[in-house]
Amino acid sequence: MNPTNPNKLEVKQNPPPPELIHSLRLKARQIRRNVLLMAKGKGEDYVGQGLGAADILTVLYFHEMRFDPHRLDWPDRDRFLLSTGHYSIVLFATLTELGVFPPEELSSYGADGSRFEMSACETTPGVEITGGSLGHGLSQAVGMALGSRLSGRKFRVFNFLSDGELQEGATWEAAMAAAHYKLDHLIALVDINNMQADGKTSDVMTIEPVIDKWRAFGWHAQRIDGNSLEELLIAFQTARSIQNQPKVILCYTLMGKGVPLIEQKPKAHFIRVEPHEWDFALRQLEESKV
Ligand SMILES: Cc1ncc(C[n+]2csc(CCOP(=O)(O)OP(=O)(O)O)c2C)c(N)n1
Repeated sequence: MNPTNPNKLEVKQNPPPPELIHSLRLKARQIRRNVLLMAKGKGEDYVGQGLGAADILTVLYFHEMRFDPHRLDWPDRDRFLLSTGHYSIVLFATLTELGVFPPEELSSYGADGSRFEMSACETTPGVEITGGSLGHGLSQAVGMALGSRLSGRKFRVFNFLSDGELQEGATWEAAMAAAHYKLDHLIALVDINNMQADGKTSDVMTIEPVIDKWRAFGWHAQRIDGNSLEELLIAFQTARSIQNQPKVILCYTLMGKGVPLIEQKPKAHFIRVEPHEWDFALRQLEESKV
């Protein structure tokens, strides 16, 4: 048994092929580049979250989800719900990489009239819910997963939430309902970057031992390095093999991953970077190994 990931049901998975890791790494790098280009246009943003969560969205959209960027209204598509609306930058960066939006649109991020709003709204193509009122995404995901079952379509629902959202009671009401209804086509992804608006999550109100909490609520829970493409691929593979329980993947990530200038910011929840520093940040990304 892996001591950092003591799953109730131990499932042996084959290591992902190196070619797959290589192609996903290139996509993740391009998504991070898109994030920086969007933030550069705005001058300030939730850029640390975007860089930190880029690997999760890469594996989801380029490998795991049943998703066709040319048929956004395909009724059988897997649903990605961005509960954390303020992470919109990484969703738009990913959808642009998938060809849903032209790259020229990136610089409009956050401007009046842009489709790229700082908190994602369902009026933008590819965005399933209007998130951002934090703590409500998992309830919406439970409703959609029940809808999937009732309609017989069998699409899966992926709900992306943050460690800060685990401090909200509504999240746990939804968790209880999901286990009650045995929603095994619901997968929650928690971005645990140990940061929230007022400082470190571990200082404001710790969520640990968080894996035990999810298990106590009846979920299959895994804890992984959310910046490891290998661990993400294996966790999704494991999640697919589990039945009769909703699943959560606790993704421990580094805010600003791939750009030391941003990784090292102490108050990384919402950052401003001097205009000349954006090009430095882009160079740092090129030089980094992520
Ligand atoms: C219900 C609600 N309360 C407060 C806010 C304001 N707010 C926006 S982001 C944020 C921080 C949430 O924590 P987390 O997502 O873990 O922070 P991050 O990782 O982005 O630093 C807060 C409190 C909100 N959007 N919704």
